[in-house]
Amino acid sequence: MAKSYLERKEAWARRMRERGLASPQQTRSEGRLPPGQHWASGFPVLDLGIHPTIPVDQWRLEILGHVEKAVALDWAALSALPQIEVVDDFHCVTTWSVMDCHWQGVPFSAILDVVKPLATARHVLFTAYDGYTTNVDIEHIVDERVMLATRWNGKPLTREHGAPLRVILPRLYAWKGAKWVRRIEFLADEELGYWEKRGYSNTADPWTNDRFAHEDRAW
Ligand SMILES: Nc1nc2c(c(=O)[nH]1)N[C@H]1C(S)=C(S)[C@@H](COP(=O)(O)O)O[C@H]1N2
Ligand SMILES: [Mo]
Repeated sequence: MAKSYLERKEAWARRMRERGLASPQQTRSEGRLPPGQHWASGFPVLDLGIHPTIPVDQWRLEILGHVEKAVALDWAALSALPQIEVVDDFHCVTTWSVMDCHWQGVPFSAILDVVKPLATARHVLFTAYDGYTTNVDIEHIVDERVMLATRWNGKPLTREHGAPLRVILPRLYAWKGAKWVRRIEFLADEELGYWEKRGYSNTADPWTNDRFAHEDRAW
């Protein structure tokens, strides 16, 4: 994707903030489609424009930081973990949503069971093979529907949609879910990810239209 597209996305967040339109709404919308979204046809691809190819024998997922046991899982170790399927709608901050995505993969709770985060772990930073990063508060990953997905709608993920493994956080805008995830870091102090440093919300709740940074923060 052209650099100018990323610049436009960043400028949009800046404009909304300058116009005072960055604050989320006070009450959560009830409907299935979050405020300001529309249903897309198909499954658009959106990212920094780099689609890494990761041979499965070279693939590793590092999980480290404030945990009892840091690990680097290879594909066999990941595949040995429990599996779940989650059906969910997918909401991109640029206003398109995809209905009824069937995700299959490993529940995040299985990862927590392996590494056992310490009480000091308050934040999580995800890093991907394309260099992308994104962060969430730890409370957002302690949810039974949060998962690491290997399959979408019955088929292995395609390269452009994050093969072999991507993060799915059903309650948040899609930018919080890293495609091609490579590293999961448990942190005591918050570290902002790629879009969180560029004017996008830290909390990212689609049902309160929580798209843009709304606290005083240097970015
Ligand atoms: N590694 C990585 N993950 C990423 C991104 C990215 O640029 N790199 N973009 C995010 C954004 S903004 C969205 S909307 C979704 C898009 O996922 P899709 O391309 O499968 O639709 O991926 C998210 N995860
Ligand atoms: Mo997005």
